[in-house]
Amino acid sequence: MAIHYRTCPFCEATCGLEVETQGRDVVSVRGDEQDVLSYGFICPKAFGLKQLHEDPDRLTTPLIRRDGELVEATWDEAFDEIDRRLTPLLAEHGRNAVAVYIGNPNAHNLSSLAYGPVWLRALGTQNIYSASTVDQMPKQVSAGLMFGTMLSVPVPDVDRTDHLLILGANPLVSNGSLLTAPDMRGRLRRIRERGGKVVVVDPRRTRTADEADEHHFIRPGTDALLLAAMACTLVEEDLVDPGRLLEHTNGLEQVTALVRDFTPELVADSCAIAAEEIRRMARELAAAPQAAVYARIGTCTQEFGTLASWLVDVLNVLTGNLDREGGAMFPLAAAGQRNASGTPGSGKGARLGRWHSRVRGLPEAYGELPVACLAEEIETPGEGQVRALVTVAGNPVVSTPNAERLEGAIEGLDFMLAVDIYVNETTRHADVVLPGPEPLEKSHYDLALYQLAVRNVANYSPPVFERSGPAEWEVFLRLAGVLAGQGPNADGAALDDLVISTFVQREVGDPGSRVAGREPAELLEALEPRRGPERVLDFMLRVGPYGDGFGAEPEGLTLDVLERSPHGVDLGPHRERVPEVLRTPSGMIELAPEAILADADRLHGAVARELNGGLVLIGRRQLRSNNSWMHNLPALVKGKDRCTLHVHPDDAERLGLEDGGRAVVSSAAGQIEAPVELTDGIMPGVVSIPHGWGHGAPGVKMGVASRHAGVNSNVLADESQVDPLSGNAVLNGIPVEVRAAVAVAERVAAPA
Ligand SMILES: Nc1nc2c(c(=O)[nH]1)N[C@H]1C(S)=C(S)[C@@H](COP(=O)(O)OP(=O)(O)OC[C@H]3O[C@@H](n4cnc5c(=O)[nH]c(N)nc54)[C@H](O)[C@@H]3O)O[C@H]1N2
Ligand SMILES: Nc1nc2c(c(=O)[nH]1)N[C@H]1C(S)=C(S)[C@@H](COP(=O)(O)OP(=O)(O)OC[C@H]3O[C@@H](n4cnc5c(=O)[nH]c(N)nc54)[C@H](O)[C@@H]3O)O[C@H]1N2
Ligand code: SF4
Ligand SMILES: [Mo]
Repeated sequence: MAIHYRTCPFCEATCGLEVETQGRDVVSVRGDEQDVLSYGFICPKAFGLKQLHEDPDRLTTPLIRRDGELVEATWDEAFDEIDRRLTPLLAEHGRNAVAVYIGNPNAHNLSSLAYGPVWLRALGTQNIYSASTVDQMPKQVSAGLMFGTMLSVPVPDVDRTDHLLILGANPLVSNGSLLTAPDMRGRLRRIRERGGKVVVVDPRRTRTADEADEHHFIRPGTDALLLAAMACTLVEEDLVDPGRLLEHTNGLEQVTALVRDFTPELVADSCAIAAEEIRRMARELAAAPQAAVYARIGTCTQEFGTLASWLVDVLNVLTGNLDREGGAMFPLAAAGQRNASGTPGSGKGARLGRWHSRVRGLPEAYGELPVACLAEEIETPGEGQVRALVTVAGNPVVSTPNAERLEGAIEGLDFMLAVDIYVNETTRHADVVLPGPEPLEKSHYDLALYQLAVRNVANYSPPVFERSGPAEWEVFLRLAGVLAGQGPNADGAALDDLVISTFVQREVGDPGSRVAGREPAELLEALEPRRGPERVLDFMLRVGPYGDGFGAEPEGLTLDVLERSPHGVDLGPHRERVPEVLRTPSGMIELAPEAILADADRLHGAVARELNGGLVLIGRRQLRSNNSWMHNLPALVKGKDRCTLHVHPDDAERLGLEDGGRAVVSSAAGQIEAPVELTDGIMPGVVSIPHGWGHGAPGVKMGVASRHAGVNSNVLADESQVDPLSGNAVLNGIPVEVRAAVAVAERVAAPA
C-alpha cells in the first residue's frame, strides 16, 4: 500500500487528491485534507482517475492506419510513418499546409505547456487552432488590450469580497473557470455568511443560482447590453469612482461617453431584465465596500464575447474594485507568468491580427486562428490549403461549430496525426495515433491555472506509476525532430538541452530578470541533474517572483522545496499589483481600446434588432462530465440519460413537446434529435443541450461512451457566426427551430 498526494488534472480547480495504490492498482481516490487550496474538497470526477487507469479502451500503443484500419504499431514504426508522410508534404506544399489543433487538456499538462511550443516552432505553420477559440479567447483579447498580456485576467477575490456578480458561469458544476477556486459552494456560502451578496445572471436557474441571493434570467447574447447599461447607470448617477486606479487608467472619458447611450430603459427588452432592476444591480455593485464582477463561458462563446468580457472589467474599474482586496485581482503565480517577467509596468502589449486566415480573413490572436475557420481552410483549394492535421488532446469534431462539416473536411485530408488517449470521433480519422500517458504516469504542475487562482499557491506532483511508454515531452521533441527535417530518430536529449539553454539565455538577457547578466553555464549547472519538464519547471520557479533566484534568496522557491511539500505551498492572498502588473506599451490600463470601441456599433445594432420571438439554443455543463472525453468511465455515465433538451413548460405546450418525448432541433448548420426534459429552470424562449456528446460513430473505440452516446450539439452551431474581435465561435444563443419528433413506429407506418 502506498499513499500519493497529487493535483487532480481534470479541471481548473486543481484539487489535491490522496491516491492510495497497491502495486499498479489504484485502491482509492480521496480529497487531500491538507491541500493548501482545496482542503479535501473534490468532485465526482476525481474518481475518474481510477477508472481512467483501468479503462481497457485507453490507448497504450501507437496505431497506424493499414488498409483502412487502425492497427497497433511500435513507436519506431509510428515515427517512421509520420516522417514518411509529413516530410514530403511539407517540402511540396509548405509549412502552412499542416494545421494543428490543440485541445483543452493541454492547459493542464506541464509537458505540453513546456514543450508544445518547441514542436510548434519546428513546424512553423500559421494554421494553429485550439479549443481557446471555442472558449475564453474573447477574455484573452480584452485582457490583453486592457492590461497587456493574454493571461492578465482579473480574478474575483472570492474569499474577501462582499458582493459577487456572476454572469454566464456555473462554478458549482464546472468548478470554476479562469478562476481556480475549489469548493465554490463553500466559498459562496461564506460570502453570504459574512453579510455579502451573490447575484447570478444566467438564462438558466443553475446550481450556482440556487446558492445566490438573487438570480436574473437574461436573453442569451445580451450580456454586453446589460453590462453597458449598468455602467451607464454608474455614470448617470455619479457613482463612478475608480479611486487609486485613476492615475493608471487611460480612456475613462471615452468609455463614459460610450456607455451613456445604453440606458437601462433602452436595453431592458433586449435583455429581458427590467430597467429598474438593472439600475438597482448597478447601485448595489457600486455601494458594496468590495465587489467583483465575474463572467465566463456564457459571456464568451456568444456574438459579443469580447465586448462583454471587456465590460466586466470596465465595471470593475469604474467601481474602483479592480486590483483591490475583495475586488477583482491579479494573481502572482510562482512560475511562467508573463505579467510578472520582463520590465515591470510596461511591455509590448497584446499581439493580435498579425496575420489573417486565408479564406475568411479572420485575425490571428496570440499566434492562433479561430477554429471556426478550420473546415474551410481544409476544403478550399489554392495556395496555403490545409492538407494535413495534427491534433493533440483535442476532439474538434465534437467540440467545435458545424461538427458535420469539419468531420467531412477531415476525411478529405492527405494525412492526420493525433496524440490522444482514445480513438474517438476525431482521432478515428487519423493515420497515426500516438498515445499519451495516463495522468498517474506523469508529473503535474499547473503552470497555466495558478495564474488564475483565487489565492497564490504552488503544488507539484511527481508521477505515481512508472511509465509504460515514452513521456509526452519526449514524444513532442521527437516530433520536433521530424518537423525540423532531422528524421524520425532525432537526438531527444540534445534537443532537450537546447530547450533549457534557450530558456536560460533569454532570461539572463532580460534586464528585468532576477538573473540578468548571470552566466548561463552556472545556472544550467545548478539545475543538474534534472531533465525534461522538471528542469524547465525548476528554472521557472527559481527565476519567478518567489524563487531562490539561483542563490539570491536562499530560502526562496525551488522544485526541491515543492518536492518536500506534497500538499503544496501557500504563497498568500492576492496583493495589489497595479501598475507593476501592466504590460501595455503605455504602462496604463487601457480602458478604451480602439478595436473594442469600434465594435460598439454592432452593439447598437443589437438593440435595434427585431426580437422575432424564436427559440435560441444554449449549452450547459454537467458535473459528471468533462467536455467530450470522460464519458467512457462507467461511474460518470451511470444513471439516466443526461444528454437531453431542456425546454420550458410554456414552450413545450406551444410546440407540442412532452417530457420524455423526443424533439427535432434544427438550425442554419444542421439538425439533431434529442430527448425532451421539461424544466422551469430555463427561461421561456431558450432551450439547452449539453455539448460533448454524440459518441456512437463507427470506428470509435470507446465502448462505454458508445452505449451512452447522446447527440452532438455542435452539429447545430453555425461556423459562420463568430465574435469578430476574437474569432471566437458563437455557441450560445443559436437560433433554432424545435418540433416534436415523429416516433419511429409512426414514421414506418406513414406512407412515403
Ligand atoms: N463538470 C464539468 N466541469 C467542467 C467542464 C465540464 O465539461 N464538466 N468543462 C471545463 C471547461 S473546458 C470550462 S471552459 C469551464 C466552463 O465553466 P463555466 O463557464 O462555469 O461553465 P458552464 O457550466 O458552461 O456555464 C456557462 C453558463 O452560461 C450560461 N449561459 C449560456 N448563454 C448565456 C448568455 O448568453 N448569457 C449568460 N449570462 N449566460 C449564458 C449557461 O446557462 C451556463 O449556466 O468548465 C470546466 N469544468
Ligand atoms: N456547444 C458547445 N461547444 C463547446 C463548449 C460549449 O460550452 N458549448 N465548450 C468549449 C470549451 S470551453 C472547450 S475547452 C472545448 C473542448 O474542446 P476539446 O479540447 O477539443 O475537447 P475535449 O473534449 O476536452 O477533448 C479532449 C481530448 O483530449 C484527450 N485527452 C484527455 N487527456 C489526455 C492526455 O492526458 N493526453 C492526451 N494526449 N490526450 C488526452 C481526450 O481523449 C479527447 O480526445 O469544447 C468547446 N465546445
Ligand atoms: S473539481 Fe476539478 S480538480 Fe477538483 S476533483 Fe473535480 S475535476 Fe478534479
Ligand atoms: Mo473550456
